[in-house]
Amino acid sequence: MDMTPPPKPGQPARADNAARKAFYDAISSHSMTPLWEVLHALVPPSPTTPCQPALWKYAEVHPFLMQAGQLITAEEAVRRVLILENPGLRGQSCVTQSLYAGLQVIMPGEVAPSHRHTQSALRFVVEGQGAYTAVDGERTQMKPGDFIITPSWTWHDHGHPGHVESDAPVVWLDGLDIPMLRFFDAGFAENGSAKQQAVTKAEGISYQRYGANMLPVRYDAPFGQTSPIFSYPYERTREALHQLEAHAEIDAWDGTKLRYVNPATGGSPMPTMATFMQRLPAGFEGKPWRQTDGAVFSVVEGHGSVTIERNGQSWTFDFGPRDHFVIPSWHTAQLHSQQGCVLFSFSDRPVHQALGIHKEERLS
Ligand code: 1HN
Repeated sequence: MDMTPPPKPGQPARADNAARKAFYDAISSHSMTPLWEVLHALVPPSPTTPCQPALWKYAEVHPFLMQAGQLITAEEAVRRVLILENPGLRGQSCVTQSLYAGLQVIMPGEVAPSHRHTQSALRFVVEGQGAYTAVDGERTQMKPGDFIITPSWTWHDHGHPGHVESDAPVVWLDGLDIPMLRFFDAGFAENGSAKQQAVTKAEGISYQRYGANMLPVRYDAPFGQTSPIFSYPYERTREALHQLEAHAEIDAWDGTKLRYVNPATGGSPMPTMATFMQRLPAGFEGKPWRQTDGAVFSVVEGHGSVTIERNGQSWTFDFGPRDHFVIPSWHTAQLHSQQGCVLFSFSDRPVHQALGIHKEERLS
């Protein structure tokens, strides 16, 4: 006797009788399967991501980064990185379904050798001084809070000469669109012939040329859809947010939040990833919101907490400097800060927008 309960009203059909089961088995050997068994899961009423809210406390991560520094050189590792794997996506090298994140460490005297790939990368410097990254012949110093871009298919290497007074490891957050390119099967990569690429440009030349709210008269995009500015120094970002917090209205959901732009387009600095910096004033009790783009946060200054909710489940993360956390797609989030704080974040928003599927809801 078939003991399967009948489908509830509004529930999908089930393989609740022998004839259907036999039919499914028959078509299965021809690489076919019935849509009606999976339709509800394929087009859910709202996003049902396996991505989970997650927090990495820097006090716990830092000792492991230093241990990695003892276990392997940057050169042998090529990139000495601890991947921030979402607990709901273990084994997939993902922090959300579409984004990769990792913490990279470089020791004084080390070089991470030159290579290029079609995956775009962002660096957000977490701590240390004295390292540089080089992109297509130009070097830029990496200072805490700086947001640096490695455009798709550009040669890049990192180094830490280690002759400055602050002879300490440098750590940064890497954000890449690896899962997206994997999804599209569109990734290419190549190693450089030399360990370090030749420096052919003066340091800071990109910023002079493109970062003064001006563009060359005959502008030709050096990196296609990616911003021609490859380092956005924290000094400038911090000052802008500081002045805005003091003199402009504070948003009830975001505090004071700015998005980084490609100055040539006004759009995101990279075609696949948007980046943001925000300041929450002291005593901030943010209103709840949700958005389809899952976002990764790096805490720059100050302390606060984030409450995340989805389907009756709730998470609260207390965060401080250099902690990292993830707010998955369509999870309701609220930010709080007693003393005030500064948060960097990135997401895949430009892709949602390009596809016309971006959705944000501000709740109250
Ligand atoms: C990469 O090239 C870097 O250049 C960092 O620093 C992380 C993860 C996967 C593939 C390439 C870098 C990466 C990466």
